[in-house]
Amino acid sequence: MSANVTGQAKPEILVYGPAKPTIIDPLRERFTLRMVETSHDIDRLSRSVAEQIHGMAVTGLVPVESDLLSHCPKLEIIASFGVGYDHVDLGYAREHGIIVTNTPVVLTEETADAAIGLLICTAREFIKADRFVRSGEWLKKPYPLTRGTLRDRTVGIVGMGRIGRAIARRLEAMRVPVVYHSRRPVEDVPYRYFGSLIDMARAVDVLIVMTPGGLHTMKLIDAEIFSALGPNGILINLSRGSVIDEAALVAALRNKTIMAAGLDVFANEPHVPEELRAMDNVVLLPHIGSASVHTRAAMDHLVVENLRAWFAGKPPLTPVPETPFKGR
Ligand code: 8YV
Repeated sequence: MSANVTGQAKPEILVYGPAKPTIIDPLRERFTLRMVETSHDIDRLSRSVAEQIHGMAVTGLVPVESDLLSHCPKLEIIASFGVGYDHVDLGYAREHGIIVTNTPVVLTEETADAAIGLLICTAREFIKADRFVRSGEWLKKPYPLTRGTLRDRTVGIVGMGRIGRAIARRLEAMRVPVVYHSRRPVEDVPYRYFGSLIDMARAVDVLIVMTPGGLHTMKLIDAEIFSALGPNGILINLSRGSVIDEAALVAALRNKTIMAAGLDVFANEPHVPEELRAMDNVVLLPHIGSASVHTRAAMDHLVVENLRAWFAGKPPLTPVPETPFKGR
């Protein structure tokens, strides 16, 4: 640790990812900061500096892999931005007693709003209709009636965590029936549970995917699920691109195995397959589920507060369940 003007030790924090003043400025008051934006910059950190790192602020979806973590033998805590943390090597963290925190709760309502917005835009073709007005087409003819509607549809939510529930609440208010699939039934939700994803896909005509990324859910939504969803089917994904077999999705949309898709996340962001970009029955967003100034500020604040709490000798505020934290 380095000393500040009053001679007190200031813990050293590695700020890894996009340089955000909303994270850096408040951290600077209490910590000595080392900054790297991408994993390639890590090699530029001298060994002696890396060895003094006690905490890490991960400011975006950058890979936090064992290679990087092994540079920092004194690391105690990784405070990661975002509710998803599949970009963090949890196995390494657990093995080395490193706490991992994320930023849940503060983005729940924003992300649920985005899911509903994306669903409506996809079903009712609002983006395509906007292009119709801008291009002057409306002067020639009215916009055709949409085949897609939320009426007479049942939505199957994949993943009934906080965001899944917030989406379900909104759909209830819209009088759209909801069912769900998750690894286990969730207590105190009134919606029908499907233990089998494929059975649920057969029973519904919309899937909203809101389950964590990572190995457990890799390509969970594949060609079989698309066939089960059927020709009126709409897929909405705001979780992680890895949860969808993207090649199977392209084929399902091309062959009309399903009707449409609304996607906020992709397998290899920011690269979106050319086939998807060329399709009319797809709405594409640049991973903006939580991306308002309001909500991103709350997420950034939580990254900072987790580090402040930890280095003040308190428990972390939002440790992930896999974290080795056993109480302080
Ligand atoms: C962020 C997210 O957009 O919280 C998450 O898991 O995917 C989003 O809220 C993401 O972390 C991008 O930086």
